[in-house]
Amino acid sequence: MFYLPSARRWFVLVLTSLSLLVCTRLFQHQQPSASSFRQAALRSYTQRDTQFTLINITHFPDKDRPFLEKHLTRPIPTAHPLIASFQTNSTATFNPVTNHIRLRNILYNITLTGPGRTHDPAARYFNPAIIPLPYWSSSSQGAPKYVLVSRLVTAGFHQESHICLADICTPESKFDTRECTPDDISLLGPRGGLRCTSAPIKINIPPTPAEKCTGAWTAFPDIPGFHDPRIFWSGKGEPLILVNSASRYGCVGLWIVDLRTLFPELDTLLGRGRPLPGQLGAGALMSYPHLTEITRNPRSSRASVEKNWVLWFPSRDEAYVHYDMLGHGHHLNSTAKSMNGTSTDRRGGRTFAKLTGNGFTTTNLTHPDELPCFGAGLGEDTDTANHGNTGHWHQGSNALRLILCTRAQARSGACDEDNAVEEGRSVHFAIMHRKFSNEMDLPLRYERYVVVWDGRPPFQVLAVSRWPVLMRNERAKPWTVAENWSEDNTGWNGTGMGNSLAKRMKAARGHDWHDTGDFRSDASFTYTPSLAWSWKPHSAGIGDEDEEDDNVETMSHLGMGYLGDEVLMGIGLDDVRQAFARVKVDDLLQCMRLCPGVEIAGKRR
Ligand SMILES: *[C@@H]1O[C@H](CO)[C@@H](O)[C@H](O)[C@H]1NC(C)=O
Ligand SMILES: *[C@@H]1O[C@H](CO)[C@@H](O)[C@H](O)[C@H]1NC(C)=O
Ligand SMILES: *[C@@H]1O[C@H](CO)[C@@H](O)[C@H](O)[C@H]1NC(C)=O
Ligand SMILES: *[C@@H]1O[C@H](CO)[C@@H](O)[C@H](O)[C@H]1NC(C)=O
Ligand SMILES: *[C@@H]1O[C@H](CO)[C@@H](O)[C@H](O)[C@H]1NC(C)=O
Ligand SMILES: *[C@@H]1O[C@H](CO)[C@@H](O)[C@H](O)[C@H]1NC(C)=O
Ligand SMILES: *[C@@H]1O[C@H](CO)[C@@H](O)[C@H](O)[C@H]1NC(C)=O
Ligand SMILES: CC(=O)N[C@H]1CO[C@H](CO)[C@@H](O)[C@@H]1O
Repeated sequence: MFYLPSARRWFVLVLTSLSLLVCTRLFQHQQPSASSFRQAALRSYTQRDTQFTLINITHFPDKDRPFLEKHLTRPIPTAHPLIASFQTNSTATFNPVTNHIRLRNILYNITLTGPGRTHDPAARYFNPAIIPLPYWSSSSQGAPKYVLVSRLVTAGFHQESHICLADICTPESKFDTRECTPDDISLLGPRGGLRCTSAPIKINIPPTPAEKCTGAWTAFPDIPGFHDPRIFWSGKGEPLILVNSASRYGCVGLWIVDLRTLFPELDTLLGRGRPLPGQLGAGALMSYPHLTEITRNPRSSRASVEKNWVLWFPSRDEAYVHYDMLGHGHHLNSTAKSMNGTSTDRRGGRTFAKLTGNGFTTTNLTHPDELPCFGAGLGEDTDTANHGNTGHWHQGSNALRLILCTRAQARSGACDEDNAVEEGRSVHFAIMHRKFSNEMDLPLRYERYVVVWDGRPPFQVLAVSRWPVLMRNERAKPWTVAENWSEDNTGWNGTGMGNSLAKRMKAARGHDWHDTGDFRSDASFTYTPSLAWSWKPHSAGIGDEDEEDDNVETMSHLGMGYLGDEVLMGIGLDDVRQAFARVKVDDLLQCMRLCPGVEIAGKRR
């Protein structure tokens, strides 16, 4: 995405060049505004409509039938009782003016300038994507704990992303962070942050051919570079990168490749001296050794421009792709009224499929009885200047898998990974964005919502954040500083919150905020492309790792976490800067609204 940060300069830009505006729109995140895209999408949704109104097993390809017969012709299983706990508000505070919830976790800085390297202030990065390394990274040179991919701010339209190994420094070292050096502090500020431990390299993904681009998208295939990288661990323990690039089936599509093929340092680190890929090493399993386009089935359901797909891995051997988590119907024809969750209009509802290998997928596997997860709480914009605007929903981050028990419980055998799926204790979550735009379709605000879905077929969507989630030093625009961080912020308990608690919170807050290095982000919009479990030492394992193939076993768990674990959230600021937050998963999954039709086991509704 490309435009300049200052509104005045935008204006000049837009006025002086209409074509630039078209291109700017072209590079917008997510819901591309080009009308050709909308039309293409509408057309394909209409087609899908006629195809999927009823589940008629005979209409599905033979290979999808076992799944369909097993899961889609049966009622959706009841959710695990722990799902109900996502509704509680434990540590967040609610701001009744902006209608956001605020977590106490702060945003930290990120820098791609490695130790001993000269900082280039002109090289600015945004939209960080992060994955943790396995525990043995702590014994390799520089002891990196993460892989970081960030987009470089470039002039013009060309796209460029850089990758490095990285670690986190904090004022005092913890088990997974080191103490900041004066050099770190000069780059990251006194709170520290995430920093490359190796020299970043430009990610080199070859251009892909487009089948056909029309209208505002005509020039797309000529833009150098790929777009919107997401990185994550597969259930098999493979580090993957998913990008937008020209499509063999339309104009823009999603392509995936193993990160080890692009970044030799990572390959070496993960391989731990084992044979290299292609040499049949046990540690070198690769589902995507080559850049592979992910498809939609049937082909007619494909839009010309596809973006923001989310992969998830319910077990070691299975992979699924969410094309639309909540469904597209509402922003193709959005009216607040249609968002009350009881709508039976299935047009462009939730759509996901199973990956069957080489980028191919099954048809849509969404259960026909699943109700769309929109509700009254997700209606119009609460900013009065923008009333009536319902925003556009789209998928933001990659997905992580969570087992609903603690590591201690898992070690004691109380929740075996396989049983966890059966019992409904295995869930997946990701960030969805709700985007509000101005008249020129430039983003005014991205709201951050967490969505959770079941890890058992038919993978029912269970809950969505009741309100958008902010970090402590993150500001919701267009509200004022006072509206965001009023001194008498009273939180959930409203006036019920005792004065002493209010004072304590204020004191704690005051202390943090007046630290010289702390800042209140003044970003106009923030964007969350990445979720990652924080790095874990070997001792945090739950035991399985000591079995025969411990390297692969460990890596296959890097996309999975337990209650009490921490999540790093990669956040882009105004498409020119970057930050991350570190949040206990239990805190991220609070204050949620259960989706309509979700039945909790053992509870009558
Ligand atoms: C399902 O589709 C088959 C083949 O098109 C058709 O013969 C059958 O009547 C359909 N069943 C129902 C219940 O619609
Ligand atoms: C959480 O906060 C929301 C605020 O809108 C409220 O409706 C809900 O009752 C609260 N839940 C609990 C358990 O406090
Ligand atoms: C992050 O880094 C930037 C640029 O070096 C600096 O201006 C800012 O104050 C830092 N933020 C924090 C929280 O230290
Ligand atoms: C949107 O909904 C309205 C009212 O239901 C309908 O008249 C209109 O044709 C719809 N527009 C599109 C593009 O589907
Ligand atoms: C919500 O859905 C119900 C059932 O379809 C409908 O009767 C009701 O009018 C809807 N409410 C709004 C505000 O649209
Ligand atoms: C997938 O199936 C669900 C449930 O039947 C439906 O709401 C959705 O629109 C379907 N998606 C497509 C693309 O047909
Ligand atoms: C709200 O009140 C309850 C009980 O009075 C207390 O346990 C809880 O910590 C309070 N929460 C906040 C955020 O103040
Ligand atoms: C959470 C919070 O700080 N809310 C405050 C925002 O600002 C308004 C008006 O300035 C206050 O009334 C809220 O309490």
